[in-house]
Amino acid sequence: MERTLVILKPSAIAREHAGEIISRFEKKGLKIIGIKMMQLHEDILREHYAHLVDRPFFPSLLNSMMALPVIVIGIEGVEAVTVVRQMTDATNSRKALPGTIRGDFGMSGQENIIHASDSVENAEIELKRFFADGELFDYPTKKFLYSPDEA
Ligand code: IDP
Ligand code: MG
Repeated sequence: MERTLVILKPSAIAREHAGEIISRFEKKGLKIIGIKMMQLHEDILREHYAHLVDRPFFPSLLNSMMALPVIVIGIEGVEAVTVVRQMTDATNSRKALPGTIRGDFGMSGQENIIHASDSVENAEIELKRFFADGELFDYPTKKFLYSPDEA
C-alpha cells in the first residue's frame, strides 16, 4: 500500500468543492487515513514549495496558499501516488483533461484546486510535514476493492 498527501487548496475551499473532491477519492476506492483543516504559513510553504522559491510567481503562490485555510488529506491505496496524480492531472487546470479534478473544477495554473504528492518518496516527506504522529490512522479496507493478490 502507498500513502500520499492531498491538499484542498484555498481555491477549492473558496469555491466550495471540498465535499465533491473528497467524494471522488472515496468513490475511487482510495482510503482517507487522515484529514484536517489548517491555516498554512510562510515557513511550511517555503519548505513544501522549495523547488519554486526562485520562480517569479512564488510570492503570488504564497499569498494564494495562505489566503484561506486548507484541508490536508492523507490517502492510502495500491499505487495511490500515481492514481491520485492521474485524478489530479496537469498543473495548469486549462490543460487538465475533463474528468480529472483540475480539469473539472478549475481554469487557472495557480488556483488549481488541489496539491497531490508527485512521488512515493515525496509523499512520505509531505505526510510528515503536515500530519503529526497519531493523526494518520490504520483501519480495515473494504471487501471487493482489491483481489487478494493486489492488496
Ligand atoms: P503540481 O502542483 O502540478 O505538482 P508544481 O510544479 O509542483 O505543480 O507547482 C506547485 C504549484 O505552484 C502548482 O500547483 C501551482 O499552484 C503553482 N504553479 C506552478 N507553476 C506555476 C506557474 O507557472 N504560474 C503560477 N503558478 C504556478
Ligand atoms: Mg508539485
